Amino acid sequence: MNPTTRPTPAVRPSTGSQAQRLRDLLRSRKRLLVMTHKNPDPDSLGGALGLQEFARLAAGIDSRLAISGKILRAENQAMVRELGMQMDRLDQTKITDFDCFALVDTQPGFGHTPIPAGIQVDIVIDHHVCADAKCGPDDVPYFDVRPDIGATSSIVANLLLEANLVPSAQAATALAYGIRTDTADLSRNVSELDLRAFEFLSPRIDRQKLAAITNPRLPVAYFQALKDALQKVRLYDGLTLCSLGRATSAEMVAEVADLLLRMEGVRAVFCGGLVGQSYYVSVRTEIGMDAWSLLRAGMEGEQGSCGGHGSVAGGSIVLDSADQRALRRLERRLERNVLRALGIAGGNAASLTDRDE
Ligand SMILES: [Mn+2]
Repeated sequence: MNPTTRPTPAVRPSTGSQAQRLRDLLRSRKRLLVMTHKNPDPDSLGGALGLQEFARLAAGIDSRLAISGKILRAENQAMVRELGMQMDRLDQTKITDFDCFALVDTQPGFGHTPIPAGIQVDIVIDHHVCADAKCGPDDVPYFDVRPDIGATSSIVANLLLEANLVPSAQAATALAYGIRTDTADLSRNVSELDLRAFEFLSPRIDRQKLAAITNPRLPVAYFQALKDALQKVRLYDGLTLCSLGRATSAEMVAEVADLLLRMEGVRAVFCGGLVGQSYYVSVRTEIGMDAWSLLRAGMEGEQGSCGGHGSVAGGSIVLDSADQRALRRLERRLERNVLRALGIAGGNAASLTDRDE
């Protein structure tokens, strides 16, 4: 970014005062429950661990992390294992044991974030924009949503930095890995705050553990799923579509989308797959294109939820019936919408096998 052409940032309370506000709120409470979206990704896990660290160091309060879904991706499982992250199941958590509730990397009302009844969220730290957002700064005592930042982990790391707190190697490694995954190694959706956060964490990272998290062993099923996915790729001019049909997990859909964006000449990837009754969609675009707009255009007319930031977006659509015909019809509707949004004529997609021949 050229500093001479950068517009003056919008006026907002300084990060220092945000760290102070968060600290004051936490000091008025006894026990914090940190929640993420259903199947947490590294940025939400890193942000959650970082917030627990902030609560411990800034306010001396105890906290737990609870999730409602599963840790799915091999890298994410390695992150939990290597860093010894402790987490509880949200449905087995006794809510009355806590007097403070935080959501990290997501917001109340988002489709992938079920919140148990009776919970009033006190802290929201996130960087997503989403049409489903049901609350704002007036509804939540500490509401810190910054869509211009590449990773929630960066926001949390900066709160530690502004409060002059030194995170443990465990928290620093988790935060740094969260930043790396959401910004594709500081190459996409990256702001100055992300860079500052990474620099702050850098000397405190456990590099051996970070390497073990980044390149874990992958199950054979992963390669089988990848082979199936690649057979379903449809190549248009600058756009790659891939509907996996039934997929092993929402994470697999996202991984395939990430991988396909690396193909030469591809400007946007629209990838989907059915898991249970939910059809998950991941959109990736080259820098400068808005992934969320493309996802919204693709999902137009569908009952679902979606969110995103910069060149990354994701969503899900719940199907009434998950039979093959309903799935095919949905895939065709999505494809038609996406092609229309990008002004691409339909009907002449190539497959990867075509290109081989
Ligand atoms: Mn994130």
